[in-house]
Amino acid sequence: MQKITVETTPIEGQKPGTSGLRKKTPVFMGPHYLENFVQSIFTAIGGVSGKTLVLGGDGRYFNDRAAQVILRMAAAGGAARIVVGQGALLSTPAASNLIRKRGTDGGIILSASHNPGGPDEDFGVKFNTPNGGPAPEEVTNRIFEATRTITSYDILEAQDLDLSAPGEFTLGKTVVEVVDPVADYAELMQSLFDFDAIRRLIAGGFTLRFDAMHAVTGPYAKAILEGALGAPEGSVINAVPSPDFGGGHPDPNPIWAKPLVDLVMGPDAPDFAAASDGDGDRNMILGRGIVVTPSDSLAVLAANAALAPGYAGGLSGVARSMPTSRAVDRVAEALGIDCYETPTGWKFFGNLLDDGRATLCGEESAGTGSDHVREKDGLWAVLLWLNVLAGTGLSVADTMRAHWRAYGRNYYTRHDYEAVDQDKAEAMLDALRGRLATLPGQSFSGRRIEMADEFAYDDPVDGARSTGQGIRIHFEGGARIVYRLSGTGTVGATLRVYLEDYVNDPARLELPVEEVLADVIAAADEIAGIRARTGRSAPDVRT
Ligand code: VG1
Ligand code: CO
Repeated sequence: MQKITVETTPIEGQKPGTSGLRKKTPVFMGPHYLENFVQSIFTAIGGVSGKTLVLGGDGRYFNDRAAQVILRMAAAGGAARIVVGQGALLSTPAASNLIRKRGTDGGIILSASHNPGGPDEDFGVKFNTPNGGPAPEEVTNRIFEATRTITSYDILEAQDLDLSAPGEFTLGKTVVEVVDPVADYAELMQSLFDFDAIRRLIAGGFTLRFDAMHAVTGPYAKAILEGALGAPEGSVINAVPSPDFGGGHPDPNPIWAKPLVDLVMGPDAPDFAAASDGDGDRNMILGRGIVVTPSDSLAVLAANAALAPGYAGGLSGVARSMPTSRAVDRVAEALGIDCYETPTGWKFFGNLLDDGRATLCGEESAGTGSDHVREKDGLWAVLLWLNVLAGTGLSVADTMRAHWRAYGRNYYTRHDYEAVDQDKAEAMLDALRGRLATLPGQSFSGRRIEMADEFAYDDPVDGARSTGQGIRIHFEGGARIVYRLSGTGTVGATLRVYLEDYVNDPARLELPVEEVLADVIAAADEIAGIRARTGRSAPDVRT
């Protein structure tokens, strides 16, 4: 086998976003595109010679071929060992777990997460550091710098490896170890949760439905929910990962997982339902007659985590991304623990988890997780919910009612305007930024602004500062609007508007969300001029 050095030139736009580099699949399949980026990852970490890496992805179109290219490049770079999931599959949390468990030098995850997959859809590559978490900005900046100066990459000339069964191969001097993608992860889950209690709950007639959305969690959910926990066959649906996710968006929200919403609202509703996304790090929680808002889910899990053996000792602290509702803040206050507010993206939780400052973390975008790995973890959240329900004996709806009675309710919704013209979106935020100082004291739709700023974060562990992380408007009485642009899209700009209001009047805890938030929603348009400046009359997605 021969190592060849291929001359190349920098390719524009290889800047990792909120979670790795995401582009249209044909872009990634273009000449040198994948190779340039992978070589730049290697450069940014000081080369791969003698190192061990984990490799796997969510099974989307091009996953298999990209994995073969990366194996040949790692071998050309002199890597000692690559631990790769069977079929080149690994969910994001399972990859994080393997990186940690094996003490590797990091890993490469092939995924565009909740974005659709296929020849004309999206692909992505992300590097995770030895703590198992997404590379922090300091590392992604180095990767980006390397993409701007690259002149060549190394690759081995070799046949594809057969990754279809566990085993070991050598590629040049590199050992390629193909592992069962589920086994280590399932073992970790068993160590955190009371599987006996959940098994008893299910054996007692508690019904559940898990929708893997044709994405990577299928094999994990089958093994754990149906295998280890005894849920009847068929409880896990859409369980076979497909390269185009059955033609849908593997995005667990009321839009893309509508069949699940219809199910829990209908006559055949199970006691519990859930879904995960393309790469298995997001979760959606539903119960008979109810869809749980992700921000509320984080708060409920924080309040009840001690029911699970893995968290019986209590939580050291909690963390949420800035746009996530402040429901969990109230739980932290009641528990007497710290609550951290970070920018959007899981990479910002890494230091807090490593430093033991936070045990549980979450984002409004259906991401919840803990210090068991360094990624958000969809099935973990499902299992913690099941453990909590097994412990309390309550239904999902009654759990929420009890929570709101105890803490009040943070009514919450997010409006997304997709594929907006980039310049128009930026001009809108620029204009708003320019007016921030003048806003306090002004009223919009009957709501008076108390504070307006642009969020910046100073990491309390390493002191790193991240600026420009979203514009926030706080109103008197506890309502809030946040505006920011997505860092995971592949077409134009996606404007996200996060809307929240706090209610603790016992008579107003179960109202329709859009009704309670109607004037906050109106104020959001008045303040930023969304319609006028983007030409959009309504959001594309409401979650
Ligand atoms: C979105 C979410 C963010 C999440 C990120 C990655 O980012 O808002 O909370 O961490 O996706 O999730 P953005 O920049 O588009 O708002 V995943 O499951 O797509 O890796
Ligand atoms: Co994801």
